[in-house]
Amino acid sequence: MVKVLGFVVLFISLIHIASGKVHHHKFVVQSSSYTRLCSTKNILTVNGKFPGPTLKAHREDKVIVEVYNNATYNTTIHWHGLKQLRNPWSDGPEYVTQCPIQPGKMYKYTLDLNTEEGTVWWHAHSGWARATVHGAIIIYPKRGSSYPFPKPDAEIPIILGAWWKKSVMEIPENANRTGGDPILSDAYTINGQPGYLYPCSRNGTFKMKVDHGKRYLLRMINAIMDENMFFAISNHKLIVVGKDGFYLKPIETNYIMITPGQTMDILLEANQPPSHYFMSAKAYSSSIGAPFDNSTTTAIVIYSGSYHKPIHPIAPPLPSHNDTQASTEFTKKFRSLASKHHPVSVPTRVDTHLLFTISVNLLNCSSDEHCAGPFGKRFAASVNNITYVHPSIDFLQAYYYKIPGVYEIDFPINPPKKFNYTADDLPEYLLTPSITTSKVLVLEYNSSVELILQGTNVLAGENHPMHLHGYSFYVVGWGFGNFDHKKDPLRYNLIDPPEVSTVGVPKNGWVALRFRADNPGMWLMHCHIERHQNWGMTMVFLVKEGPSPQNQILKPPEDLPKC
Ligand SMILES: *[C@@H]1O[C@H](CO)[C@@H](O)[C@H](O)[C@H]1NC(C)=O
Ligand SMILES: *[C@@H]1O[C@H](CO)[C@@H](O)[C@H](O)[C@H]1NC(C)=O
Ligand SMILES: *[C@@H]1O[C@H](CO)[C@@H](O)[C@H](O)[C@H]1NC(C)=O
Ligand SMILES: *[C@@H]1O[C@H](CO)[C@@H](O)[C@H](O)[C@H]1NC(C)=O
Ligand SMILES: *[C@@H]1O[C@H](CO)[C@@H](O)[C@H](O)[C@H]1NC(C)=O
Ligand SMILES: *[C@@H]1O[C@H](CO)[C@@H](O)[C@H](O)[C@H]1NC(C)=O
Ligand SMILES: *[C@@H]1O[C@H](CO)[C@@H](O)[C@H](O)[C@H]1NC(C)=O
Ligand SMILES: *[C@@H]1O[C@H](CO)[C@@H](O)[C@H](O)[C@H]1NC(C)=O
Ligand SMILES: *[C@@H]1O[C@H](CO)[C@@H](O)[C@H](O)[C@H]1NC(C)=O
Ligand SMILES: *[C@@H]1O[C@H](CO)[C@@H](O)[C@H](O)[C@H]1NC(C)=O
Ligand SMILES: [Cu+2]
Repeated sequence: MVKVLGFVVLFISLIHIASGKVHHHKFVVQSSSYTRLCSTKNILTVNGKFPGPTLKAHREDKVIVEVYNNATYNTTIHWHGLKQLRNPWSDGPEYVTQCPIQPGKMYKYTLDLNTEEGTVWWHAHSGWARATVHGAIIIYPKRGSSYPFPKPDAEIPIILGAWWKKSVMEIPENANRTGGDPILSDAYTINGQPGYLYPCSRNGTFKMKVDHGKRYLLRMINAIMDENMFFAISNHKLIVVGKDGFYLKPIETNYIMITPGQTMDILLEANQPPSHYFMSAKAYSSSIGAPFDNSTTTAIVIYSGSYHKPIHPIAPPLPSHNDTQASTEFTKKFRSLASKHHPVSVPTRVDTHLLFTISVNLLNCSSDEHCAGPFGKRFAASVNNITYVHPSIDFLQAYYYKIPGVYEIDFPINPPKKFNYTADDLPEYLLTPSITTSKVLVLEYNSSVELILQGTNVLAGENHPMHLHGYSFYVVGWGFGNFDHKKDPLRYNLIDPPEVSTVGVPKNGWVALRFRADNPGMWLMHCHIERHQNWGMTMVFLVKEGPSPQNQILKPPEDLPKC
């Protein structure tokens, strides 16, 4: 007798179970009254708070934010550092991925937390509103996994901001009218407070309470409009373990340099004799002659326990305002973790080579008009000699609905003129950029891209923090002077380059970036120094869609604002 064996067939369900939780938030953009530096004024806030609310979630969670515009200005919110895979509709920059949310209107953003882990942030992306409309986004490791460093006992957002006595919202219009520099801030702030060193501000000092022997994770964000910053805490080492939502090999340092747009995760061991210690921040201003706010903001680290309280906490030493070497010594240490759980996937073969010059420029004023910029001219700025012009309807809708005449696709992949970009004396004719129509640079879906950002000494060299929307990228190389396409690639780091979304291009230097163009949409790239962005150091990538539905742009939401 033949025994027939029965087979048990297991049907394994392949239905994807979303591991993450969905969080709902309501943001009301509104005017709120705040007192700083001896006077009270109205500023734009979210939910009445400056800085705004902190969003907290785990990796792979989803966050939905309903943004109500209850102010008298147009607004949008950008989720800085999040890729928003296939969903450029939720990226935020006005006239790039959406029309502004007009007063009285609401728009719902969906945040995709699948790839970043650490600190990113949100800020307004309309006019100068981001000066006060900003806050932290903390992305914890996904449920069931842990930090790649010793667990902190507590986590504290440290947000650097700037404060103007005058109305921030009028700054861009006034600057554009005169053609000169926008007015400087009157103070910097740490978590909204200027600290001890300004008039009437002793009361307004952020205090961080610590227990001796404990470990703290500082969630640091530079939300300042116009200045790169040095930051330190007296007597304490800082251990930088992450940047822009990606982990780094730990960097032990006495100070950091953080550009506008950057975030850093920093471990602080409270291992000093119990006392009061200052944390301080001041500008790193790399450009000779460019005006900047030269003040210093402070906060206090206060140990618990009983001890003789010092009359003046000890201030940490910080590099001087123009110390490019100190900036470089710190930033050259960034390395990806490149571990099993946090691997790098830097493209080793390049399909598309791009070289962009980034310059501050000058334009002639009309013959009867004298402008407030250098030589009586007006400021401009450019990428590959093109000064950014935004269209009257956003690029993304124009692409999606095939609306003709909104933009052209001829953004140059190389500088239109080759010159010694970083030479000491450049001829005057290089000062004038080209202002024409709105242009985009088209990238093939899933092509691997190498982008060289080349700083120039046109007008003056300066450290430009360049930020790319929709992507993170690997910084595979950097240097001073002109990029050498023969020699420099031989020194690239393809093993553990840092993965970031904002990179400071060194003064009169270059950086080499690599990324895979696998997120279709219209994505802005710009200098995160606000005045440079306003002057036109901005451009837009159009990344084409792939062949299958999984690599195409999602359908636009029904409440998408109209122009
Ligand atoms: C907007 O402001 C008005 C008047 O101040 C108030 O009545 C309304 O509730 C606010 N809307 C929201 C969504 O907060
Ligand atoms: C800035 O001023 C110029 C004229 O000087 C004008 O053409 C342009 O529209 C203004 N831009 C903005 C954003 O106001
Ligand atoms: C300090 O701040 C508090 C609360 O904001 C306020 O009531 C008080 O008047 C301030 N004191 C000084 C000296 O400014
Ligand atoms: C800061 O700049 C102002 C001019 O804006 C100048 O008067 C002052 O001396 C400077 N202070 C320092 C410490 O450099
Ligand atoms: C930095 O500024 C000081 C004056 O504050 C000046 O003496 C020095 O030459 C400057 N250094 C550089 C590298 O520009
Ligand atoms: C700008 O003005 C200068 C001086 O009047 C003139 O020589 C130059 O040709 C002008 N440049 C442009 C681009 O119009
Ligand atoms: C470019 O300018 C730099 C700085 O002035 C100079 O050292 C270098 O020799 C120049 N390079 C060329 C190829 O002229
Ligand atoms: C930039 O464009 C302007 C206007 O077309 C032109 O005069 C200038 O020579 C160009 N400069 C460079 C560096 O390409
Ligand atoms: C993108 O390119 C990489 C490298 O060639 C390949 O492994 C991957 O499958 C491609 N992805 C898509 C969606 O085509
Ligand atoms: C607000 O946005 C609308 C739609 O794009 C535009 O027509 C209007 O001019 C904007 N208002 C301001 C003050 O920029
Ligand atoms: Cu810049």
